[in-house]
Amino acid sequence: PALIRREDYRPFPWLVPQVSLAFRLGLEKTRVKSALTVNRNARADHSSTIRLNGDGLTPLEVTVDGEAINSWSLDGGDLMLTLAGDSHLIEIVTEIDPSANSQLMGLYASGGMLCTQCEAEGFRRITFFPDRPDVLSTYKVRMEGPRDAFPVLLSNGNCVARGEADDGTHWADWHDPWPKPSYLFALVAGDLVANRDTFITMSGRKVDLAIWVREGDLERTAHAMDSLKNSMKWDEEAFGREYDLDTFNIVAVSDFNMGAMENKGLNVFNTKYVLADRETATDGDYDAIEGVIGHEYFHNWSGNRVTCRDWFQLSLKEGFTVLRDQLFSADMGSAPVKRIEDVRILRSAQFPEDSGPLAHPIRPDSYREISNFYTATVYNKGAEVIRMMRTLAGPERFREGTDLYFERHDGEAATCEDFVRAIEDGAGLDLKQFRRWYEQAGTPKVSLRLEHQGDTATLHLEQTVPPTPGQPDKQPVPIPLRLALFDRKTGRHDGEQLVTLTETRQSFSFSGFSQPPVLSVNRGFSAPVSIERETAPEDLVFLAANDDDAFARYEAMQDLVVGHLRGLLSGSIGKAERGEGREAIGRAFAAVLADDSLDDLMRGELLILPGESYLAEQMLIADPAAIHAERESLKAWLGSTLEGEFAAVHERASAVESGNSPEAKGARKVKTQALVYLAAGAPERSAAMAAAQYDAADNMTDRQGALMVLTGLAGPERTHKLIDFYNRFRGNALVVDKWFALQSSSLHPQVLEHVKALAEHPDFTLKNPNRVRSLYMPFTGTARGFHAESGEGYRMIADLILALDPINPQTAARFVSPLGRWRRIEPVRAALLRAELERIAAAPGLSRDTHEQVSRSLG
Ligand code: DPP
Ligand code: ZN
Repeated sequence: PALIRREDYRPFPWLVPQVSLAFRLGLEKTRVKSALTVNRNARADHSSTIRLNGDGLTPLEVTVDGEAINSWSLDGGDLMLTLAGDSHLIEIVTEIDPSANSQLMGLYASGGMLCTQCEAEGFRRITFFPDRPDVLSTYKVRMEGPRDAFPVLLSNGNCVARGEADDGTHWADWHDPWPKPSYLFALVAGDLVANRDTFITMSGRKVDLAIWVREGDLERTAHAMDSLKNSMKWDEEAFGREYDLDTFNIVAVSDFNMGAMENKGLNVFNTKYVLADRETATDGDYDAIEGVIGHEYFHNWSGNRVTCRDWFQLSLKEGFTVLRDQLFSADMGSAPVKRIEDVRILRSAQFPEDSGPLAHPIRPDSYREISNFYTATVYNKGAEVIRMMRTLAGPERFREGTDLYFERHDGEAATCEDFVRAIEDGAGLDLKQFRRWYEQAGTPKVSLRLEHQGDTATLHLEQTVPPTPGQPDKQPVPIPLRLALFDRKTGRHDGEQLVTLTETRQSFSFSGFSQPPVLSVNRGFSAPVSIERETAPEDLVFLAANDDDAFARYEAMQDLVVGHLRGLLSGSIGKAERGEGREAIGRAFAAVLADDSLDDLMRGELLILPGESYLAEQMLIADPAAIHAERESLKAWLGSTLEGEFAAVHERASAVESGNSPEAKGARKVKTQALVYLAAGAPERSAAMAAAQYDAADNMTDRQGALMVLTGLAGPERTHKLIDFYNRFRGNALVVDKWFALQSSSLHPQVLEHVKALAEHPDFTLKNPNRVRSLYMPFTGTARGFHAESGEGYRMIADLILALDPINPQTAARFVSPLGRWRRIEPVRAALLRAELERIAAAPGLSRDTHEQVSRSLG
């Protein structure tokens, strides 16, 4: 497959101002008639041929200006036509079989309904079209189909007419007045019911809102509707963005490759990010729904009104929209906790990507299959990069920058460069050097040393951006670091400062310190870098207890544990000194457990141990088994040393009345956490506690938490509660997904055998992406399962990729990256991983998606 390069971008030679689509809908046969008005693009090189992308289509009829023509040809899947003049009407008929579309790209059937997914290149599976984001058209859509099978007919924009025919069919006409690229097209036809509401915009316009689901799911849509209304209001207040159509529809679909999709006026969602009630969804699920509803809604401006010129600019809409959804969630709940969660995701998903074979800049330079670039780098690091601009400018001036961006580029397909320039002009910043964040991959490392002399503290900083595939040499980037220097006597500081490291090496001096201060740095995670420093454990204990920046407090706890475990694993701390390190960690934990000034949501964050993948990142060459064993042993030590304290927290939290308040949510969080430590320290006693929590639960958070602990333990409670859980929720796909995921992520020594058995369970299917992900994604994080010394875990994932690739290549390719970590893993496992990658690479007929990821991983 061809390599597509950013520098090869050329505007399309033709404009397509208007598109009419007529669908005759059927699950097995849908007929599509398209009519495209095309005009020569005066701003592009002229070509008398027009290339209309197609994927797996055969043109049944082609006419130009009303005349049938035979002079078309196919190039790959694309339809090539020769056009004599400057302006034409092209009409094409195609026929597709949605029921055979297991890739879930284009028009497909899901549980008796029809729906679409067009981003990035799915529209070409529906009809021939210049399927690229810089071709913007207004769409008129006629949908026609059997009334009983498809009582509800939805597309983008506004419904302008509908009617019935005598033959049991009906039809609807939808017009979307806003020009859009083909990736934002959507239609849905099915037997659905709606939760309806309205929203009055800031200029007083009424918008009809509807969330469409299957009949039995209606009562689980309230939270999604609240989240939608909150999003609409928030975007008006925080970014001055008003909604621009009379209706806004959301449809929940159970077979979906991604989380959700921002199609203009008709968002299509994975059911996972719509449906929730207390009995079936956890607090985490509620937060995720709010975040994703916000994310897709915010795309209406950052993505739809201003779209991307080409797919290399994906972070233009995704990085910015992730930042917007993060700020929204922070305003809706606890801002410090949200920030910590966002950083945890970045570190566990993006840092490994940035240090592995799939590393790429947030604006990639080339790809073979664009679906492979919907990554944590483009999304989450992209958000961090824009967040740094906001930190440098301050929120008010940043807002002036985004206002200018929306004003300048409304109705256009823009680039990341356009965005940076708008922020520069609107916020009054110089971002010349800053652009390197768009160009270079790799997580910058900042080493620092604090020197003290007389009354001056001097901070020596040094940055390196590591080499990544195709980028051996890097330039320094500007790194904004928020910092504070604490007086260790008073426990206070004289105000936070922002310093920006722009050179490879730089020093900053601070006077007025008669003794060495305690440094709190990269507060709020002001830059997406990793900080290397030697800090005395007592300073970390001090910051963990005293820092007034919540993130920095969390960071001090993490550093304390990372330093300890890394020292033990690398041998720089002898086993004899293990006790000393543990004592320091134990003191910090005890202080967190006892600190009355902390709310439980924040306490819960401080009690989370750094994850195994983040720990592996800290090591040049990681031994997953050793990391797991050392981390579990620390957990067990904490559980038994602080048994009384954890038991007291569990008891206190269990007495908090359940409900939706932050207090109740915090109580649920620390309750299960206490259980996790107790289970590590005293497995037998805590199995009974977990079973009791399970039985007493009136909500999914408590129930899932208890079951999570039990799945890691041996004993009869494990079996009993797993059976109970399945019987209680069978038939509810999202909860059955949890049941699979709990077992495949468990600490149980036989996790591998469990996953193997679950793959044979009647509820398991390769056809549903949620189910596939719930069984196999958590498994790739298990030291004893995935990283089993026999190599059986690696083989299992490689077998999955080979079996799934012909069905759903996009989802299959997502499983390659866990295998691609071989260069950073000890030699025995590295060889096993490589062998599996080679086995996949040698398989005939591999999809472009999987082929690209496997060859980059072997690279
Ligand atoms: N554009 C979608 C989203 O991130 C993913 N295809 O919202
Ligand atoms: Zn998005």
